[in-house]
Amino acid sequence: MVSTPRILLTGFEPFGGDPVNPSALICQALRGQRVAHATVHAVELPCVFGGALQALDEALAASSPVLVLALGLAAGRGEISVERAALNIDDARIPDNAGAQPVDLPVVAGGPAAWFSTLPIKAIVAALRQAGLPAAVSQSAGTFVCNHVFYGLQHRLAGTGVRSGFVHVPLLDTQAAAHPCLPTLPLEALVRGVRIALEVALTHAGADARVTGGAVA
Ligand code: PCA
Repeated sequence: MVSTPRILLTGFEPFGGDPVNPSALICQALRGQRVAHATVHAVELPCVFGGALQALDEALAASSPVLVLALGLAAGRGEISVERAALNIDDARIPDNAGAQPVDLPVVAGGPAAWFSTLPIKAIVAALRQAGLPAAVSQSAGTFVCNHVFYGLQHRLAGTGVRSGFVHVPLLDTQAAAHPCLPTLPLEALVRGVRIALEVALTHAGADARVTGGAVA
């Protein structure tokens, strides 16, 4: 039997006192769905340094994906943020969900300073904007657990030919009351945006699009 190629889509459990994490809700919405010629294998990662990468390793082994997209929440961002680079640094502003707060430690001791996304990030931003969704390339995924997972993901898949990368999403509109003044988007828009990102990541061939992807000059 020939099985359908799998996309691994990861999100995070809630953290930092928020009762929900939109990245996990997007995973729930897309779990088992068909995107282009592939099927979505969706996994929720713990918001824990180390533990998140263990869960990622299990998910990679269980799914043997052709594409991996990791998602996380970036409260305060107004756009769907397609991340360009992961830094080899853990530097936590708040404790993770296991109480750890690493400061200035490498994600992978002796690893390169950074890994780039292997997704066509500009083509994804262009497709999202074409669909009427706010989107931008982000030049930093921060130094908390999202960057930790992004770096670990790129480190694991380097040279394999499996495309992988990270997208940060804004808060949900349902979280607006708890976060006055911060930008939000409805879940429907986030799910639609992530589906577009997956489609482009799977099907875009050749050089990345030549559009400017930055949020601010
Ligand atoms: N966002 C955090 C960790 C989990 C999440 O969804 C971050 O940006 O690092």
